[in-house]
Amino acid sequence: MTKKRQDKLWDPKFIKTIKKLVPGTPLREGLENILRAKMGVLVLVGNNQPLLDVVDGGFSLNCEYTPAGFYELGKMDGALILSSDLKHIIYANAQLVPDSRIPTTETGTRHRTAERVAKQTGGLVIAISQRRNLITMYLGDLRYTLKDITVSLSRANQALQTLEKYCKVLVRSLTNLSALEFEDFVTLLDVAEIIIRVEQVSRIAMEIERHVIELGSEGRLVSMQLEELMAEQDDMELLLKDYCFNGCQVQEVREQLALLPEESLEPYTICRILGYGATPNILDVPVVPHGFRVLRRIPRLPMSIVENVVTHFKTLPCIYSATIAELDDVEGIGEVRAKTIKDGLKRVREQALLD
Ligand code: 3AT
Ligand code: 3AT
Ligand code: MN
Repeated sequence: MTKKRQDKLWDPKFIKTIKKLVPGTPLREGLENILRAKMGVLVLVGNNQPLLDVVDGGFSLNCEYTPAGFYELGKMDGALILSSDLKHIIYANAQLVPDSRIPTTETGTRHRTAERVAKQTGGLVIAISQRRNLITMYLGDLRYTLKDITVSLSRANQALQTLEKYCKVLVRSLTNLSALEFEDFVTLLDVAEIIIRVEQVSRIAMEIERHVIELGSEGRLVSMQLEELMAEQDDMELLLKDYCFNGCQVQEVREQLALLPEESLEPYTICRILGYGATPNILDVPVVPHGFRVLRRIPRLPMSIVENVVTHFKTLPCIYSATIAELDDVEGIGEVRAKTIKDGLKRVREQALLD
């Protein structure tokens, strides 16, 4: 998946940080110990100078980090300070004194402090609320409450089920589109509807990917199922290559699609993005594919050859009606490959029309 919506939760720094405290990491184990004991804690990660400027008092320890030691020291009031590499507990029982002019929306002193320290230092601060039993991470200006593992897991599994259904429908729709393509009956509405489906599938997949990151070692099975469902070729790329209006850049179109809010995933908007304008009866306009997607379904045909074929013949109907000798004329194609293409197209067509 090439696109990540401009979502702060897909920010690379955020992802990198959250991976340090997902299930399976020593830090998470320590945090879970505290949660289970119904305690709270305030943790500052980092031992460089601007960070330590907000630390007052406490016991300087510099001992090795272990989940058990973290739990014991977490029983004390105040904050724990961990080294940047999370290998050492530097201070315990420290008071954090951030600039009180920094705005914070929290109410409790622990969480107000956490938010302010993160904003002031740009660093990572983690707070566990004793009353609410929640782990909240503050990274610079970003605030994120970790989801309970069981909640994440059940949401991921629900999303997986939805994804499976959507994928099934999509496969059927794509076969149906191939049939229409061979019969030369495709309208922009058909294309727009399929693009919407592919985009929806990729959005659900992204949501699952997000859960997988947060689930850490608990997300392995979800991740395997996701990979299996998404193992198919890149439908969106091929569809756009087939149907983008002349001069439209596939990559740009993909990015625009990815940024569309859910309610704008409708045919007219898709046609506009594909470069066809948005006149009232645009959806009935017949269109002819270049043939990228259908050619890709022929086994052992490299993309470079597909590109050459399309450049030479321009559209699927022309490719389909080309003789072996005409195919032979294309760069990179000899008699054997010409026959492979001819037979392959025939097979793809029969399959599509049969279903
Ligand atoms: P105890 O002996 O545990 O009651 P303490 O001095 O150990 O007192 P804590 O760190 O346990 O203090 O904090 C207890 C509460 O005191 C937490 C917070 O609601 C309140 N508190 C601490 N510092 C401040 C502050 N600067 N402003 C307002 N409330 C504060
Ligand atoms: P809970 O949701 O009650 O756990 P809170 O945000 O309401 O957290 P409290 O005022 O109840 O926070 O304070 C709880 C403890 O947090 C008290 C103290 O051990 C720690 N704490 C609060 N402010 C600071 C600070 N500036 N530095 C270090 N520790 C602090
Ligand atoms: Mn409180």
